[in-house]
Amino acid sequence: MNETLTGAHILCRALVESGVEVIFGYPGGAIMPFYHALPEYPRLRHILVRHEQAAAHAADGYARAGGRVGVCVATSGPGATNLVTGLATAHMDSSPVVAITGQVARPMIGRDAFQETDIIGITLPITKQSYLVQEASELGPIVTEALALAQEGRPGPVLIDVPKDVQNQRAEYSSPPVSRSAKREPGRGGEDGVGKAARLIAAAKRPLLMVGHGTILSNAYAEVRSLAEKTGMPVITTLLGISAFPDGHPLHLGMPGMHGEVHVNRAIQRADLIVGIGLRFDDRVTGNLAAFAPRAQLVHIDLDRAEIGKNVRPAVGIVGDAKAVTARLVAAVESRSCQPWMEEIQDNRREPVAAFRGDLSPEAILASICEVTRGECTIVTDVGQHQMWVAKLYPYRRPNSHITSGGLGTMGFAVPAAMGVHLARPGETVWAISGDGGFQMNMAEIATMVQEGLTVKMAIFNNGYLGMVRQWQQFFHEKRYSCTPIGSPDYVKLAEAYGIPGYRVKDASELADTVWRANAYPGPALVEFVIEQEANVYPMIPPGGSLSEPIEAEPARVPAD
Ligand SMILES: Cc1ncc(C[n+]2csc(CCOP(=O)(O)OP(=O)(O)O)c2C)c(N)n1
Repeated sequence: MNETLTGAHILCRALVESGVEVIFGYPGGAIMPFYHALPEYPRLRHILVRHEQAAAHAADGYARAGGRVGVCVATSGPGATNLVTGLATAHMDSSPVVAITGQVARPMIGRDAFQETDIIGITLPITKQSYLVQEASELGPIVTEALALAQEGRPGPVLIDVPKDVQNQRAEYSSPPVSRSAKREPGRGGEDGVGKAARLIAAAKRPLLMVGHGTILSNAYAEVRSLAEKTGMPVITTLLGISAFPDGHPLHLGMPGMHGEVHVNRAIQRADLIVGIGLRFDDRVTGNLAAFAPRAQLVHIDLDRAEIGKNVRPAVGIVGDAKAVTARLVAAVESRSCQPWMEEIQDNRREPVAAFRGDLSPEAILASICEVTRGECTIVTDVGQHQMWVAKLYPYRRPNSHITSGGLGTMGFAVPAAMGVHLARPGETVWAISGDGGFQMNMAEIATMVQEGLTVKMAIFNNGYLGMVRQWQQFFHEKRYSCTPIGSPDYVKLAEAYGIPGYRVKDASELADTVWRANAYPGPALVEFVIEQEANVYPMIPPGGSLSEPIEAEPARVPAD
């Protein structure tokens, strides 16, 4: 039955009836009718963040961890523009987020009204779709469509801009049809492509399987594992593909690219076939494209047709959902083994050179977190050196247990995104791992955690520098550490100020006990790890360099007698 409601109520009703349970937001003038209606919809849990950027990251984290759309809300003007970094982050990493923004009233649009900004224009390149709602009667269908669009095909952000007078306008509302679900499209991709790919796999002597975020987005874990095990192909996981394949599996090689292990990049350079599933071969993975995988033919499977041939030209391109196409490929391939090739790769594997002088190494810290949580937690990282250490050193066992801003590389992502992860996976442990720079970008969200009762464990790798930039300055800018030394507040006192436990670890002897205490505390807790200041992430391919030319750590010198 149709009812007459205000646009604000229609917005709330449509969200509730579409199954949305959590929204992250911040009120303001142009979105006030919505906030006025909100208390009448207790099924919508609103999380009041301390900055709209955090609302977008939290919605993104919620979406990535929960496999459903994350929703964020902001007012017009500065509220809306504060969402932009979060939307760009979600766009680059294919995360389904719907942003709802207030807009000035329709008669004021285009007059530089107070807090007016063209948020649709601003976000055009970083959204899949956007709506400037002209009539309250359109709101219900728009909300349903936006939620479906964010998730359909290749996921990404969608924006709904709602003028204030439209929120106050009355219109008829009818519940959305139940059938309009945001189901993934069934896998497409010609049988020809799959058959040809299977023949290439059968003929290859040095094949590699490279898996990216698309395999996580389509839940293709079992299919990828079957493909690897049936063919014996060694598996490489990109930064966003980490945890798509178990780290401890004998076929798992590690991460490729700029900070990939030497044996992984060398395998790529020697491979005669690369089967890439759900990845986009970005520059951090390929290095200098002209020198990338010079001996390899390529099979590229991706849901987004635009990705096929964008960066690398495949011999076979298959447009389709990773899960469905991989399942067909598993059925089409012959069982085989790649033992000699695997041995050749393993011969290049070396023990990691101890790049840390102190014993409070990132490796020790991560081992401690893994041990205390029995490897069952979700790790959310920020951007910088710590992000690379976590990617390379943390032993991921559970699917989709590693969440990071890969494409945009957004510092400040970890803490708010971890709040979203916590809400999507209540009862599970989530650790947000940041550097001292990135942590200071969004540390105000501790207040959100406390007010909303969100249990996030925060680890800060404090090296006193914007570490990754300092490393580039050391390697490529004559060690001129321009504007990279960065001070910090007393994090233990900061935690105290927010009423949560805070710990400082300076020595490995304090590790196990402190991590255990922070993890066991029933609420948010913070641990600062004071690590070596000038430790580097090795190996490293210089930007634009070939995967064949890594900078490696110098072996520790043996002291002369
Ligand atoms: C919002 C944003 N600003 C700047 C950068 C550039 N950047 C990349 S890594 C990095 C340093 C990060 O330092 P920190 O958070 O202390 O982490 P560390 O590298 O020391 O682990 C910077 C400034 C970025 N990625 N994101």
